[in-house]
Amino acid sequence: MADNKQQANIGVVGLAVMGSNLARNLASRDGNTVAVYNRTYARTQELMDEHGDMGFIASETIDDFVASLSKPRTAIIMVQAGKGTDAVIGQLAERFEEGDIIVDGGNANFHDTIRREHELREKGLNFVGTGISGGEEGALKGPSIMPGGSAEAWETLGPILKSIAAVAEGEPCVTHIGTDGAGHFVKMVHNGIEYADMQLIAESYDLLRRVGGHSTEELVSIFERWNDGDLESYLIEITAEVLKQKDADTGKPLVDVIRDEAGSKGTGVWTVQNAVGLGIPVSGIGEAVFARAVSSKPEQRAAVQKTVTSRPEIPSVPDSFEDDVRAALYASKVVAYAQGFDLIIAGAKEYDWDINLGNVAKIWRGGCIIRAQFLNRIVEAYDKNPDLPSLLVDPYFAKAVAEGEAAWRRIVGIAAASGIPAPGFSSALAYFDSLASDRLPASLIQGQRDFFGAHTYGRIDKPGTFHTMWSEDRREVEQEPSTH
Ligand code: NBP
Repeated sequence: MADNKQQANIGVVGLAVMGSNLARNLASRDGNTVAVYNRTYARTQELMDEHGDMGFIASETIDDFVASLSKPRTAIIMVQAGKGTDAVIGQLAERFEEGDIIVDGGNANFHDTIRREHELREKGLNFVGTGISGGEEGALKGPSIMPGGSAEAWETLGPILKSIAAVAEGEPCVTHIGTDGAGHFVKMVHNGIEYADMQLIAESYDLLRRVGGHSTEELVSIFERWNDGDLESYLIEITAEVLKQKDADTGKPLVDVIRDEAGSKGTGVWTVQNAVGLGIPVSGIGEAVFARAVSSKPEQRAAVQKTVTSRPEIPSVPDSFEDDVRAALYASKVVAYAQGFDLIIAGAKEYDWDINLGNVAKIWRGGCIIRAQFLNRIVEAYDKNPDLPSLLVDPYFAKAVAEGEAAWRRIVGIAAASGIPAPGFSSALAYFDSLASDRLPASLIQGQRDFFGAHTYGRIDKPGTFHTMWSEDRREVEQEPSTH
């Protein structure tokens, strides 16, 4: 039962692993008193039994929880995304008053967040869809936080979120991303980039192992070395940790006994679906999502393996192989981030968000899964030119890609010759080459489209829209400009 005399400045609803860790993080910061509530009271009881000394105000009912919050009431929901979130929003919205703030810290689809924000705004309530990255450890010790919602809500919420966020280069990893669904959109892109980054690291591992002939022990050293340079990142660091792990039963490296079927929870798919809708090529993320899908079809893989009886010989590789793989990884990673930021730009335009790209890169430097040294370079790139047409145009990245280009091409060639799938590396290179080519075969595609569907085309030598009378005398006619 809540003690109504004591009031909390912030509440958490949903005390499974993420919510209870976030509540503990909040309670550990000066000035916060944290109200907690969970549908099933046993979870609340568990938190109180283990961490009751942190000054939580625990409630058994939603009414008591709401009564325990000072105004403007501010509650962070950390429940299962989808129906669970809608149920809790409904309960809070019935009880909250004008100016109060409901924060959804779950992994919501940003379209849901836009809908919820609009519905709650009509009731005078603030709704803040907030991306939170960093897993359970991040929630406890300091995540990267990506809030959307109104500027008014940010005024109250900002200081609280700054108090619990990770800190990178002396700055808290949280910024007001933009209105309504902007925070969850940027969190979605973050997860998409995470997919791409993990795929590229996995391809590096596979090439070093199968073509380079490195043992798992040697691979640990390679990834540890890489983590000392410009690839320094959480994902490279944990790659070395995973490779180090021995299986207790067999004594083999754990990675060799884990089934090679990658799972996913759906944010990668959302990223690709939305990118396709917005016309933004996020091939690095797409290939990563598809690679997981291919891996998870054991029966199909087995059927093809039975049919394909001979595999290419592994060619001998240059002494520079390890460095070449590192360069290919770096260049492909630049492409993945360039594509991810392109998607944020397109989303901001489509949904009318004012998103500062440099600030997004800044808050990804700590707390989140894609945290990396590399993000400092992206911050600098957008500081220098907020209107960069692509990250690939920034002088630092352009030089880095140019320096690694020959190695990148060697690695894609070696992968193809060896029969080792490297969809991330090769699609990144194809994307780079597409942008770098002065002429693309899209002209032929336009000709084909005009041939079968009279879809028209533009000419390189004069303005206007043209159609060739393919089934008649093949005269070219200029189309009247459309009136609508
Ligand atoms: P889960 O996603 O496993 O959800 C469990 C929580 O949801 C419990 O508190 C449960 O209450 C509550 N809940 C459900 Br299920 N349906 C409910 C309903 N209809 N009404 C009220 N409460 C309901 O918890 P989690 O793993 O801690 O994740 C919480 C959120 O954070 C999710 O959106 C998840 O996607 C996100 N997440 C983020 C990260 C990250 O790195 N950012 C990692 C993991 C999760 P009960 O105890 O009564 O069943």
